[in-house]
Order: sequence, then structure tokens, then C-alpha cells
Amino acid sequence: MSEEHKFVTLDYREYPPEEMKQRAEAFYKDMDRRRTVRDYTDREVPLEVIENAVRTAGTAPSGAHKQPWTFVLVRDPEIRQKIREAAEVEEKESYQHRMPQTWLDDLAPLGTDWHKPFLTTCPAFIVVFAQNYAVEEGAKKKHYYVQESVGIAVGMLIAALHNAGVATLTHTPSPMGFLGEILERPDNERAYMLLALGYPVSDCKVPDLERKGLEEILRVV
Ligand code: IYR
Repeated sequence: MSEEHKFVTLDYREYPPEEMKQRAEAFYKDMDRRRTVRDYTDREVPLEVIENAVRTAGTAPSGAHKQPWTFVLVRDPEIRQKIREAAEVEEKESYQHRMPQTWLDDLAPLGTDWHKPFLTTCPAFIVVFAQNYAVEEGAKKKHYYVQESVGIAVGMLIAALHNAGVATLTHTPSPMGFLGEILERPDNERAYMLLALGYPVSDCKVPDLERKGLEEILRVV
């Protein structure tokens, strides 16, 4: 163990088995109500709520604790319009020419297409950037397991927003290079995902999906 790394006592809480079970079930039931929402009102979400959700995302574990992420909260209507236009150019090309028929068939039940109105109707979105490396005093410093680390952070961000009553939509325009350009991000950052957020329209409809049961996703050996 390296001398210069300080260790502190873990703030660990053990719950009695009954409470443990109750907490696990309650968390699952609440998370099971989360659905990806495509239809938003323009109602503002309090900034403090989004800030705390991003703080939560920033608690994710990461390779060598490099925390290789940047979250850009985009509220400015002009920037959102610009991003929507650029995303729709790429998405139109993807849906019409780049995605094979099997992929389009798989998406058909979800009702998605190249139109991305939510990018301008929702009050804000977060563009998550992955830092492939760091730059310290002009020198490149290595980051590790960047995709895994940022993926975990995004999952925690979605859970944190859901917990606060904020609906989200993971959007992956492809290719995503325009996001770094419009948001003027440095060369070490690559757009990883766009997360639209807000309040669903009243009587919001979502696809009637079923989730795989535990017997399909868990093997105990
Ligand atoms: N990138 C597009 C298309 C898309 C792809 C998958 I896989 C989805 O589950 C949903 C959409 C988009 O973000 O709309």
C-alpha cells in the first residue's frame, strides 16, 4: 500500500435482515415504475434537483478513481434548437440509410423515428461526456475503463432523477461528434449519451413493454 494514500473509516450501515429485505423490495418497486419518456412538458425542473442528481452520478465508482466524466446541462433554448437540428440530420441519415432493416424492425414497437421533438420541448437535457484521458499541465494522463465508468455514472444519474420524480430519455444520436462541437468540449472528451429530462405530459403513453423476469436474467450457481 502506497504511503501517500490516506485511508479513513468507512461510513457503513448494516440493516437488520427484515429492514434489508424491505429496503431492497421498495427500491426495486420504485425503479420498476421508471419508464423512458418521450413526451415532455416545458415545465422547468428545479436546478437544485438536477445538481444533486449529477452529484449522485459523480459518486459512481471509476477506473483508478479518475472520475472520467463531464455532465453538460443544456437549458439554453438556442443551443437546444441547434442540437436538435444537428441530431435530426444524423438521425434522418441513420434511419433512412445507415440502420439495417432488422434494427428498424426491432425499434418499430417503440415508435421511434428520426424526429427528436423532445430535444426542444423538454426544459433541459444533460450531455454526458467521457474523458478518454486527462490533460494536466499540457500532459496527457491515462484514464482507465472509461466506458464502464461513465456507463455506471449514467445509470446512477437516471436512478437519481427518477427518485426525485424527474423522467428521462436516453438518446444516442449517431455519430455524436456534433455535440462536442456545439458545446465546445475539449479534445479529450467524447459525447457518450444525451439524457433528456423533465415532466411527462399529462396522460403520457409509453409502449406496453414487459421486463424479463428474474428467472431469465439471474443464474445462481
Ligand atoms: N440512435 C437513435 C435510434 C435508437 C436506437 C436504439 I438501439 C433505441 O433503443 C432507440 C433509438 C435514437 O436515439 O433515437
